[in-house]
Amino acid sequence: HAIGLLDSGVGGFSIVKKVIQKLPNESTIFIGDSAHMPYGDRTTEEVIELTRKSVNFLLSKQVKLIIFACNTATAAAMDILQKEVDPQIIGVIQSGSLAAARITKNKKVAVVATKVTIDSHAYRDELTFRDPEIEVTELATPRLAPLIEKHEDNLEEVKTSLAPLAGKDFDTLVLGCTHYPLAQAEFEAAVGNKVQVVDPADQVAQYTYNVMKRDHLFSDPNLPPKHEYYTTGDPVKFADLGKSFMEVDELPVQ
Ligand code: DGN
Repeated sequence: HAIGLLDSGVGGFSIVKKVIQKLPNESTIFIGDSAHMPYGDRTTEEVIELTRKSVNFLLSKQVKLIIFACNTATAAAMDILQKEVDPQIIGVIQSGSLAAARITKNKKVAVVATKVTIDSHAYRDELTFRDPEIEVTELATPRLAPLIEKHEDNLEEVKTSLAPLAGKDFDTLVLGCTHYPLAQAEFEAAVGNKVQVVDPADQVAQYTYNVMKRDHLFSDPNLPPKHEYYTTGDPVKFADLGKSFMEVDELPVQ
């Protein structure tokens, strides 16, 4: 059985990549719902409904664990859908918050994400749960994920979107949307070298590893792992971005 992952689009590749690196013996099945992206501007009910469809698709593939490789789905739908299904669902917000709480020295953290994620205050709540002294600035940057999905040059738009953070004195910036690490260099250029840019993916991969160890979910290391990719959108575009981000020559998308 494989690990299932879902996102509203190509952002999930940032999680898939780190999960495969951390768990090289495991098979993965990733579904990107590009036909319905962006999730970030939808109502919570719509996000729940769309996420439920992807969950059901992954269940039809008999996955043993589900990773919501999407902050918006994590914020809006994880608790509700976990009550409906057996396999454990792992989200990205707890891991992202843990990573940022460990990294910040001046206890000022900024989070950029979609509107649904920001409005849920899930990052603020998780970060202050870890350390009540952390001051959290949350900023919705709704234009960025669709641009990254289109694979366009984003530096100017990243700079413009981050402009409201000027003068906030944070030393840590959380990329609270899984699309953003696909443009990590642009975010780093926009905030400068005094700010540490956090991609939650490493911590998500570590957490997934820990859960699988605890629950005895590791696959037989003698069986070769398989990686399957599905999209509701244009498979050619999905594969192009996947290939460049995963640094592979072939990426068959169904
Ligand atoms: N990649 C998704 C996330 O992490 O929130 C959302 C992207 C979107 O749908 N705008």
